Amino acid sequence: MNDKIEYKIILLGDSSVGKTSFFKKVTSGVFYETNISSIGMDKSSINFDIDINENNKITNKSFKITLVDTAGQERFKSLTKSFYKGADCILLIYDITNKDSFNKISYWISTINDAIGFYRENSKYIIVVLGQKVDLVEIDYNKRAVEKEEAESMCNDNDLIWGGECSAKTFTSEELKDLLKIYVQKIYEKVGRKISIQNVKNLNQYNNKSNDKKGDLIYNDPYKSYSKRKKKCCS
Ligand SMILES: Nc1nc2c(ncn2[C@@H]2O[C@H](COP(=O)(O)OP(=O)(O)OP(=O)(O)O)[C@@H](O)[C@H]2O)c(=O)[nH]1
Ligand SMILES: [Mg+2]
Repeated sequence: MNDKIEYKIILLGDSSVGKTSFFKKVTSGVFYETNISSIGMDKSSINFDIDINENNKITNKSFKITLVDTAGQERFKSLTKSFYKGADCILLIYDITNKDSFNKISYWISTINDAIGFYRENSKYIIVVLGQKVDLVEIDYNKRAVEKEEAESMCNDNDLIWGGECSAKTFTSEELKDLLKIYVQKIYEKVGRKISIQNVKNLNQYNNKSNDKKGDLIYNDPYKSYSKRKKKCCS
């Protein structure tokens, strides 16, 4: 039995850093030069398999990743706040040619903490920092406003995961998915197995003998025994 492990990744960052462009390239393989600021959220899922090394044993696991694109403009801040809950990963994107978008990372972290800090003890999520628009510095190095080393050390100092640099313009969707696969492995290490109950054919298989309702989620820490926690329902 190879049920899909489901994770939600939220794209966050200043306006124009390329969140929607990343989202569209990964989910539809397209890139647009035109700058159309998002006015709300967008959501789409992708599936892939990854070989996971667990206790020195390689197992192939199937994942369903829901990407949530959010609006970076100031006036939509309150709208994005509610989307943080239930996230397994926040992908914090900045534009490597725009220092201000990098400096704003601390602001985004405090926004995340305000929104889900309260739930932090019970929620497991990772924050990955990703530099966008690397194609621009390949054409003209003077355009680089944030050095890789600076971003990497900022991540180390703040318990964030350095997600590297990419280009929604010149990277293929497969190359961007390869980056996501690295993040998904990190989520798996932290969050563990999380399967939608709709996909679970035999709950007993998961040692789950209680009254699960449709929509509940089962969590399994890959390094510990299976455990369960209920997904908060929206009323
Ligand atoms: N050269 C280059 N341009 C990019 C890249 N990614 C995005 N852009 C351009 O940057 C502009 C803004 O991109 P968006 O993806 O709309 O930015 P966003 O982060 O979604 O912005 P908001 O929706 O306002 O939060 C667009 O003109 C894109 O074409 C990239 O990797 N390289
Ligand atoms: Mg957008």
